[in-house]
Amino acid sequence: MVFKNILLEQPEAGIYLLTVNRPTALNSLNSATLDEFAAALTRVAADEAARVLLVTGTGDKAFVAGADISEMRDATIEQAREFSEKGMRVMHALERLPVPVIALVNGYALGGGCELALACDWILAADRAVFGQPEVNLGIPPGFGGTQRLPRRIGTARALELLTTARQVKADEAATLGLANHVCPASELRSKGLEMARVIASKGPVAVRLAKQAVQRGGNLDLFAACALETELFAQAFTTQDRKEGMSAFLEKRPPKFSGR
Ligand code: CO8
Repeated sequence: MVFKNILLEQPEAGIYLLTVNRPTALNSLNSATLDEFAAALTRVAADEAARVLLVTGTGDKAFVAGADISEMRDATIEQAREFSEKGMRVMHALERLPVPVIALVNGYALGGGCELALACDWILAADRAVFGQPEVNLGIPPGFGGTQRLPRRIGTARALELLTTARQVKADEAATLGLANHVCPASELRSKGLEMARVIASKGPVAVRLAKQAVQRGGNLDLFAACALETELFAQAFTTQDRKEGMSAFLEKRPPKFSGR
């Protein structure tokens, strides 16, 4: 598939950068963009050498200003359901991507844009970032997972306040709420994202994937079942060359050389 609404680059070995690229519509997500997004995720998931995915938006104003309102205006109930399901598939695919996904939120992350950021594993926000779920202003509730992922990230009461008032929060408040992990000057967002990605890429790749899997899958289980899952994934790591290399390197007082196997 040739991408028109997104850019998929590999700025460094193992590090992918996916940029939503519809600057004239503040990077809002229409159906075509979601299709491209899904195809890009399939590509990253299939690359054994992939270590991290960074997700951002083009320009200095918006990460993603939501789902494309002009495309939704005349939608029927069936089309609305189909569009929501398509968005949900993308958000689930992001969450289930084997490697960590970091949202670099460079500006407005509203509605579907906030939901996109929430489907990433964590958020690095530029100081000018603005988050919000303004759907109730349009007469709709969120439809790309915001009513589920926002309360899981910041707690039910705080999420309900934002979901029902449409109040927008700036980067610092987003960090206080636990929505964003870190805030940095906008001019440093890309370099900070790459720095973080490099750290992850230097670790044992299978261990990183297993840790993500344990957190993502375990979050939907009760504690007992989740800990049993952790045991299983922990044990699996003992079939890898990397865990032998990691432990040997520690004992031999040298840096490890991980192969991803
Ligand atoms: N959809 C389509 N076009 C958009 C969107 C959007 N979400 N956001 C901005 N644009 C367009 C504007 O229409 C404008 O286009 P044009 O230049 O042709 O007039 C251009 O982008 C620039 O926008 P503004 O002139 O409005 O820029 P401002 O700096 O004045 O304002 C804002 C920036 C505050 C971000 C403002 O654009 C805004 O409020 N945008 C809408 C935000 C919003 O309501 N997002 C939620 C959308 S609904 C949603 O995401 C639901 C997700 C689940 C859907 C499930 C489907 C069933």
